[in-house]
Amino acid sequence: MNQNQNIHIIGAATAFGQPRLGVDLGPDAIRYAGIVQKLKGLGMSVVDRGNIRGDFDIEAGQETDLRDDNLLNYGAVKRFNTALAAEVDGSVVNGGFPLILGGDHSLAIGSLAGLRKHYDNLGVIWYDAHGDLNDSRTSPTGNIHGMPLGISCGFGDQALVDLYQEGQKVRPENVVLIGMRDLDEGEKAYIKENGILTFTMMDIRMKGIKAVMQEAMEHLSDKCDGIHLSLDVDGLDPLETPGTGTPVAGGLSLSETQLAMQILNESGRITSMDLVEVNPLLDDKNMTAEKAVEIAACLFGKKQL
Ligand code: 5AB
Ligand code: MN
Ligand code: MN
Ligand code: MN
Repeated sequence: MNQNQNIHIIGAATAFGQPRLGVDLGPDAIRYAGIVQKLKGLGMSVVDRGNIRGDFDIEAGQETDLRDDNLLNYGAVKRFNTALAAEVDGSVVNGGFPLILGGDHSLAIGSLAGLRKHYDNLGVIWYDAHGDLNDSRTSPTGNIHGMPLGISCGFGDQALVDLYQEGQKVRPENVVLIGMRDLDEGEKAYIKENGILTFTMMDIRMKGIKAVMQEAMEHLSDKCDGIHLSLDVDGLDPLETPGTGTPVAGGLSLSETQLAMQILNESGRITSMDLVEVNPLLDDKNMTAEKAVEIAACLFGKKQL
């Protein structure tokens, strides 16, 4: 987020982590909403590195790669994320700030794997309605977009845990969850066992988003050598971002999110971002992608009036 850094836009055009088609169009929807122009208008230099696509077969649909142990589209998710990890790794090698546009949230398996090559103590801010901390045994759905943070912490299918580089990519003590309001029982147990710093919507209502963001940064700043923001648009209220596959009522407003991004910008500590779960086929007039652009703009220095 330093002003001289090149933003590398990486389109992660995947829908493999969940059942609703159209989320693979998210990166292009965010481009049509004007992300490149907006960030350039803030004085940032921006390079669009295009899309990574999965080997998705529209006729065959999503059910071709079902494993009996509750990991849907397992092979496709693994292949896609291996390619994404290499792209993210390459972006950092070239001095970029990887801005990964999704696509469903299973893409965080690849983005965190690529980042791990460059950081020994990566911090992660997970801004989402969900914890995404399931594994095949705790998941009520088998959808891998509900598992990427758990996998990155070293919990779950071993080949996914070991993707791109062996072992855990992120330590649970370096994770902060923000916006939580839909956690499965297994996820609650994982959070408790690992002492993950968690801010539910109730916490945010009580403390205010400003204090929450400050606490999050205090928790990470000293010990982490980089901080990744993984922002799922369903962290916001569905009234703001309806174009997403797993909406949950009672979320953050756009203005709270703008303030949260402004605080992160002022910290100067964010080194990469996922902006995910935009599904233009579930949307009205590409509204969710437009909100996504506004959120990114605030992270890169746009100020509110
Ligand atoms: B998202 C659920 N916990 O595991 C599951 O949108 C929902 O990336 C996951 O946050 C939502 O399927 C995944 C019920
Ligand atoms: Mn979510
Ligand atoms: Mn998510
Ligand atoms: Mn979702």
